[in-house]
Amino acid sequence: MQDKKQLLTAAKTVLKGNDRGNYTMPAPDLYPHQWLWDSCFTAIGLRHLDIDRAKLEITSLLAGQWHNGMLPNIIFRSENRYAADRNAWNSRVNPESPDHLSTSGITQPPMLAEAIVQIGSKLKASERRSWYKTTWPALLAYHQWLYEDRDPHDEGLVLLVHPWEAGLDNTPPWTTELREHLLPGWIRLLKSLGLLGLVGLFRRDTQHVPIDERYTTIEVLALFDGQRRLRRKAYVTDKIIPHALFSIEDLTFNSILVRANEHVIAIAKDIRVELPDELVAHIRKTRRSLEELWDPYAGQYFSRDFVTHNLIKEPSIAAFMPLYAGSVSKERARQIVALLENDHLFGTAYPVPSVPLNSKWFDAKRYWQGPTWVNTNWLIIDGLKRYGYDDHAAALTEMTLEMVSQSGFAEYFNPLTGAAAGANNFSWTAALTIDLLKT
Ligand code: 2M8
Repeated sequence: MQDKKQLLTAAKTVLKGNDRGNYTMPAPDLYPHQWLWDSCFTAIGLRHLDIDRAKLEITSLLAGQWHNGMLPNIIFRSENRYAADRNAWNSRVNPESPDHLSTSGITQPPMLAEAIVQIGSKLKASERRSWYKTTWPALLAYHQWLYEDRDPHDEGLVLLVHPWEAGLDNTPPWTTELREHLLPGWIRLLKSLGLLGLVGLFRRDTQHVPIDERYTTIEVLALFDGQRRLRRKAYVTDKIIPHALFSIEDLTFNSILVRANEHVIAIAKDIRVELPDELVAHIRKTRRSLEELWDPYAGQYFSRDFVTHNLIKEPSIAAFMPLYAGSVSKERARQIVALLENDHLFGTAYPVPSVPLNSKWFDAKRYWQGPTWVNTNWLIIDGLKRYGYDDHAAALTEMTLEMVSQSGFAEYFNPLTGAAAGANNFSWTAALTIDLLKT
């Protein structure tokens, strides 16, 4: 392993290279815009280097907030060569979209509160409160939107309408929905005519990353078809749900929400504002409802179909996110940690793989279908510490740093060999490496 000092210097260089003044792009070429949870992870690293720049990463993100409180997963920046991305979403179809920025019409895991608190932890009490006050209206509006818009039956669990909202795009729970149940007729036709290879030639992503490390072409078509359907309904959730291809109470998203809610309560207390009663009730309910996602037979939590209320029993990295939530019992936490220790499941040479080894979906190089990611490791490390598994957390931190040190700041890594995969110079890999080195 290279010297920790060298690793730190190299990580800073990556962040500098991706810095666009007020936001950091996740990676050059492949991800040239501003993404919601990427900016949050990036800010968590930046706070160790330049606290004002870390704050700016978050305030620039909040500029994309919709009038109804939604935070979009992407804010499109103005460069003309990326006009196609912007036009595909055309957020103008919804009057709630921001007036001077183009964005997507969907959200991403609610890491905002965590980023705000992590930045706050680096500030003196008075500065921290003023930082909290600056960001409070946006944070509160976002959490209120999540419940008002995305919890229509008051179940305590927020639903997602597209795999891109989960952030773990093609992990098995979403891939099964995408491929096995809901594939539109025209995509099936292209498949049966043997035309997918031809369609694949027009993909932009595979100009930057080998095709066997990305989604399959059939998945890409299904994702864009899903996006087109949302745009046709102007991203209005009430109109989307009756015709939805996807409405899933996602385990990762809701686990992160539980933790984010805890931060919201702490921030409100710190700046002495009272939370609206309704929000307090929702927050309590989410903690309780997360338990409905537990499957006693499998000994783990799963995502749930919003309509059928069936658990989507496809094991994935999401299984560990309730540790980060911090609300689950010690006994359940123990069962989750056992999955990590098992060499036939998640206990690979370079953990933690996004899919367990025994899954039919496991593919060591393919995006969210096997590779190890630094952001999910960061969340798991936090969760392990929370439940007192300090040795596990320390070991996972060391292994993560070793992997990055050997292979560079890749988007993701082969969990069997540690080899780099996906885009190079990836911002959250660099930012969270800095955080792991510093904390
Ligand atoms: C990936 O998602 C985008 C769409 O939002 C894509 O597939 O092109 C995911 O890994 C997501 O979690 C991440 O935020 C984004 C940018 O890094 O890329």
